[in-house]
Amino acid sequence: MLNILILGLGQCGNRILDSINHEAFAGDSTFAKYYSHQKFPTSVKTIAINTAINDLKGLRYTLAADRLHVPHLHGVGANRNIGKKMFEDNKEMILGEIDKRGSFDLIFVLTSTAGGSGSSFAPLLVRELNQSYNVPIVCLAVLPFRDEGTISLQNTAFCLRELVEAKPTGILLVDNQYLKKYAGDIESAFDKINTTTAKRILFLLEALNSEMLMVTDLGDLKTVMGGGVGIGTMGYYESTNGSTVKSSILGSFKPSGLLFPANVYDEGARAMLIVKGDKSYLDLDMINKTVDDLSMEVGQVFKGVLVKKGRSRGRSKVLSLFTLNSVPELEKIYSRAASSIQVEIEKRDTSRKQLNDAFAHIEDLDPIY
Ligand SMILES: Nc1nc2c(ncn2[C@@H]2O[C@H](COP(=O)(O)OP(=O)(O)OP(=O)(O)O)[C@@H](O)[C@H]2O)c(=O)[nH]1
Ligand SMILES: [Mg+2]
Repeated sequence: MLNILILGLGQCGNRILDSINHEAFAGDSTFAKYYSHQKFPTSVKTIAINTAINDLKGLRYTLAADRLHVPHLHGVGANRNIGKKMFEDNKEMILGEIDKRGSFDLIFVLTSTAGGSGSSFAPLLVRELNQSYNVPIVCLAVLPFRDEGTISLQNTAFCLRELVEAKPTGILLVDNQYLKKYAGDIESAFDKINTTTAKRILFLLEALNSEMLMVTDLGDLKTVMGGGVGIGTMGYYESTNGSTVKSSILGSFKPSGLLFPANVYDEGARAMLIVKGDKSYLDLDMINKTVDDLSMEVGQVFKGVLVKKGRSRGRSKVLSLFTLNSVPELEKIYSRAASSIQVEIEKRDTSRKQLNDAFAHIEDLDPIY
């Protein structure tokens, strides 16, 4: 059995982690929430790490023992410099807490890129984990809505660069802006995005840890995550009755199921596909043929087939995971971040000058009483 560690950093990372714990507690069963412990498909340890105590208190499905407060009371207010200092000051404590969870075969680090705590902790933590554990580290980085403001954009730009430099096995992007379509208001969009992301991570874990008809394993995951620029995303498709397994596989590459906008056929470097369903439905020849065809377009496609009896009769679920050779959407974010930093600098210079001009009025004067 694989030992997995999932670390959720900052508010966004904490909440996705909480969704993972929710899914693992509740599963499909109405009564599952009365279980006394999580029903993960594998051995999973989770820790929610945050500088804001209120964010940690807001979690519902993460055990109290799995919530780690890094003392700074109410978050770092999107200031990554303060975040980095908080990490350095508390590094031993954080790593000690992780060490207590034992040894791992795979580590996930979940964070937003736009906030202060998670986005500054993530690259530093990945560096430390790389030194202490010789295991794959997959980062899941959540990109902001593009209208969140200049600090969000610049944090995203610097966080992602530092993450790449920290050399995780790979980075999976989840784009709030792209997934806004899920719901009208932000809170329900967050819930939906978090749940969807959580389900996909659990799907992946289930596959990595199961006896499969066609096998993908940790080695394949490492190879896929190391493809292209080491940045990618996940896709998903659930078939309706009557559709072929081929259409489900192709469906999992479609933009509608991706967590980040990408054209997999043009930009894909490597991919992994996990097909889950009832045996009668899983036409292995068709799966092989479809995947071979895809491999012609996307460099290398690994495939795994997971047989599930019962409810999934006549239907299949496909999870796809890729890395990309080029990421045009990120290029856009960096260009916007650079111009917004420039605008900030100009604004600050103008305001400073205005204030200095104002002060100049009382130069050489003293108050008269
Ligand atoms: N998908 C998703 N995004 C979230 C959620 N909560 C916050 N975000 C996004 O995360 C970014 C803000 O970062 P947070 O994670 O709240 O910041 P933090 O790491 O707690 O850092 P500080 O609060 O500055 O200490 C914004 O881009 C939000 O859109 C969530 O539950 N789900
Ligand atoms: Mg916060």
